[in-house]
Amino acid sequence: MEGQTGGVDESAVGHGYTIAAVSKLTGVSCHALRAWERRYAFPVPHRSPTGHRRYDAGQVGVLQAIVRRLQEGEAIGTVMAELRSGELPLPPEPPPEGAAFAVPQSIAALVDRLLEGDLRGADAVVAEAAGRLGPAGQASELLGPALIEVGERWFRRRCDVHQEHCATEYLRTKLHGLVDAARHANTTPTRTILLGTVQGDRHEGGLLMLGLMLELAAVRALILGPDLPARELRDAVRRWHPAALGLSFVLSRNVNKRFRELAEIREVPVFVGGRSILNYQGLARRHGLIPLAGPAFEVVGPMLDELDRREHAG
Ligand code: B12
Repeated sequence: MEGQTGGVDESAVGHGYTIAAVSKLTGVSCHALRAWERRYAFPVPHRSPTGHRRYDAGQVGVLQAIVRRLQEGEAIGTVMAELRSGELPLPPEPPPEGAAFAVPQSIAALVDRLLEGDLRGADAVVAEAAGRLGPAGQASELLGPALIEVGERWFRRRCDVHQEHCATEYLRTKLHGLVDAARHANTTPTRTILLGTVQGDRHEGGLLMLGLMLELAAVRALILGPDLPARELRDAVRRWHPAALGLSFVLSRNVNKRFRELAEIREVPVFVGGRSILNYQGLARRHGLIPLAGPAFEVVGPMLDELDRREHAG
C-alpha cells in the first residue's frame, strides 16, 4: 500500500489530498474517514477555502499504518487507542520539501525556537513579523498558524508535552497582548459581543483571534474564556445585555446537545464558528443559531453586517 499513488490527482497535493484521493491511497472509504474523524478525532483534515476536506501527507502515512493493523485483525477502536497512547508504529515524517503543506519559514522558525525553550529567539521572530505585519496579520499569519503547527508536531511525536505546553503558553500570551493593545486603542466601541466556548471545549485560540478582530473593528469583545455551561452563558447575556454571543466550536463532541442548550438563549443572536462548525451549519440553523465558517478576519465583516441588518429590521 505504501508509495501507491497511481490514479490520484497529483494537482490536489499542493493544497493537500482530497478525501477521494486519501481513500484511493489508503483503501479506507470516504464514509469511514468521516466517521473516524467524528468518533476518534483522527484524521482531522485542513479545510480548503471552499470548506472541502484536505489531508496532508503525514496523515496519509498514519492512515496506512492504521490500515496495516486492521489487516492484522485488530479492531478500529483498539488501533485508535494505540495511536493516542503512542503504541502504534508510525512511518517517518515525510520530508518538508514538496510536502503537502510546507510550513512558511517564519512559522517554522518561531516553533523551532519555542520548542528549544529559546524565548528570546522566539521574541526576535515575532518582532520581525511585527515590523512588517499589523496586529491582525501577526495573529492570522504567524501566531495562530504557529499554535496549530505546535499541536501538529506534538501529534506526530516530534515534541514532548512540556515543549508543547511551553510553546502554547507563549503563543497565547502573545495573542492576549495583541487583544489587550487593541482594546486600549478601541476607546469608543460601537457595541459589545460576548465570546466563549461551550462546556467541555478548552480550546481558546479561536476566541482570542476573534476577540482581536472584533476589537480592531471597534467592537468590545468580552472574552469569557473556555468551557462554559450554557447556564453561565445565558446569565452573562441577561446581566450584560450584549449585542450578540459568539461561540467557538473546536471539538465536535456533543454538538447536538450543546446546540439544544444554546437554542434556549433567545435574547440575542448567537453566532457559532470555529473549525468544527463546517460540518454542522445546517444543524446550527435548525437550532436558531447563526453559523459562520472561516477564519476570524474573514467572518467578522459578515457577523457585523448581520447585526446591522437585524438592528435595522427593528
Ligand atoms: C492548542 C490545541 C490544544 C490545547 C488548547 C490550549 C488552549 N488553552 O487553547 C490543548 C493542549 C489543551 C488541547 C487539548 C485537546 N485537544 Co486540541 N488542539 C489544539 C490545536 C493544536 C490548535 C487549536 C487552536 O488554538 N487553533 C487556532 C485557532 C486560532 O484556530 P481555529 O480554532 O480554527 O479558529 C479560527 C476560525 O475557526 C475562527 N473562529 C474560531 N472560533 C470562532 C467563533 C466564531 C463565532 C466565529 C465567527 C469564528 C471563529 O477564527 C479563528 C481564527 O481564524 C488544534 C490543531 C488544529 N489543527 O487546530 C488541536 C485540536 C483542536 N485538538 C484536538 C483534540 C482531539 C484535543 C483533545 C481531545 C486531545 C486529547 N486527546 O486530550 C484535547 C481536548 C481538550 C478539551 N476538552 O477541549 C483536535 C480536535 C478534533 C475534533 N474536531 O474534535 C485537534 C483539531 C487536533 C487534531 N489534529 O486532531 N488542544
